[in-house]
Amino acid sequence: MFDKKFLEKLNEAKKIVFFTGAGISAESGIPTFRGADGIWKKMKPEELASFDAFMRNPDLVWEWYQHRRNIINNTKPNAGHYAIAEFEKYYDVTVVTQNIDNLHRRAGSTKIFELHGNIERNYCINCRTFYNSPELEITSGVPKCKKCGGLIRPDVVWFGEVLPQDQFNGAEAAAEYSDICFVVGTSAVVYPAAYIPMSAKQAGSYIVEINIEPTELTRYADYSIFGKAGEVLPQILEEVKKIKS
Ligand code: BJW
Ligand code: ZN
Repeated sequence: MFDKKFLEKLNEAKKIVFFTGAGISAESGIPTFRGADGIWKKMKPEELASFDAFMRNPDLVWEWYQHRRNIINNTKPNAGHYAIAEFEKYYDVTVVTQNIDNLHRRAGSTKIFELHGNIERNYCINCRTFYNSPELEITSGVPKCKKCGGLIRPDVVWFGEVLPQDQFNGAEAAAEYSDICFVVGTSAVVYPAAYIPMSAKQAGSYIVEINIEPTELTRYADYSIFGKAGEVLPQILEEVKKIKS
């Protein structure tokens, strides 16, 4: 069912990177950003996912993140997340995710770089005191810092903001040392995150894309598998089990 060259690569590989985007969590019921069912069909990203948007209307932006926290808290990792976690039995695995939803960690993956932050964490825009989401009192609008009264924002990366340097550097190093880089459920249009699979490719890694449709990355991929991540990843894991038995 899978390409012979790909199966050979799975046999030889030691280090594997999974570079993931919103599509891997779609089967858990978390909407993606772009595409037919994407949340940005209804709302413009610059109206919600930027610091300017937050300062213009902090309550609106906070409510939007509260809404997404509720979805995330009421969902579970899916077969795709669990398959990636199980790859650790067979390879040195690094997960590089653009997602803020914590589902890789909840599925059991241990080495994770989060390029766009994590919705569980929040911080005061004045004094940078950190708050975990459950610690915050439920307020109707944006909560205020207990120390200085400043506005509290989610610890996520908005447009025009710099990515956490340690996470990006760790991700880039893992990509460059990888034997296979799986690119799963991302449109690969948001930079600098989308440089990660390109760095892997330039360093000689074998790029395998898993997506329900072609993307910006398809022409650079060594192998593209079109299908749902929650179905394709467990099938690949089954091949790995055969190879390693
Ligand atoms: C399935 C599936 C299933 C569905 N199975 N697949 C050129 C070069 C460099 C930068 C830029 C540039 N042009 C513009 C920029 C700036 C900008 C950018 O990249 N813009 C582009 C959109 C044009 N980048 C930035 O602003 C970044 N910062 C920056 O550049 O700083 C520089 C700087 C320098 C000096 C001073 C200051 C700054 C920051 C980007 C931050 C992005 N943040 C967001 C929001 C995070 C918080 C939140 O979640 O609310 O991150 S935007 C949003 O997009 C989110 C995602 O992580 C990110 C990527 O989206 P993703 O994951 O790819 O999702 P989708 O929806 O696009 O795709 C889903 C895919 O899944 C689809 O392909 C489906 O087909 C597929 N799928 N179901 C498998 N079951
Ligand atoms: Zn403060």
